[in-house]
Amino acid sequence: MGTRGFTLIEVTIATALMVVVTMMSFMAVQSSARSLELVDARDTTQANVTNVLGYIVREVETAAYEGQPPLYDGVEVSDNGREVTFQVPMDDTASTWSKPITFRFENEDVNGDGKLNQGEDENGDQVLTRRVVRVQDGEEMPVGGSNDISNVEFELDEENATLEVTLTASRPIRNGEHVVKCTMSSRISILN
Ligand SMILES: [Ca+2]
Ligand SMILES: [Ca+2]
Repeated sequence: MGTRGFTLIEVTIATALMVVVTMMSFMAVQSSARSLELVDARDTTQANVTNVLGYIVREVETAAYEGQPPLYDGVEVSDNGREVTFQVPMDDTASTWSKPITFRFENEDVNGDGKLNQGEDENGDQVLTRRVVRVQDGEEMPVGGSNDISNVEFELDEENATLEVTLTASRPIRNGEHVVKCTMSSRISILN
């Protein structure tokens, strides 16, 4: 019984099939890596926003008592809605008040691409600073660490009865080809 080798056509077809199969599995791996990166960026931005928003809400909620604080009448919004200042009572009778507390948005991302560009590192820490800072009595504390916060809006309603806080975090992925964003807001009653 004679053995027959593979013809050139057969070898060519087999090679072509192998190439197609390899490409398909490579594409599958690549696409699952891409979706993992997306899910990861979504989770991170969402966690950052939740974290910072929760912190602000917890503290502003205890502010208020219209007309009561000695230095600030309730809650004051400044810097085009990027800053809020208030005082909190230090005891049950609200006879002593804390020093004013300010939440302020610091954003070095001048061109809004989520990446550190030439000339944007204003505080010289080698990273793109985008965060909410809590200031009291000259002491500054970043809220929630470095957290990709790309926009902050504080808005009082006309009666100064509620403060709406809206935060956005964004994170570029795939070398900036795509930006993942998460926005959340919370309405805080300040006339309690
Ligand atoms: Ca930038
Ligand atoms: Ca910086």
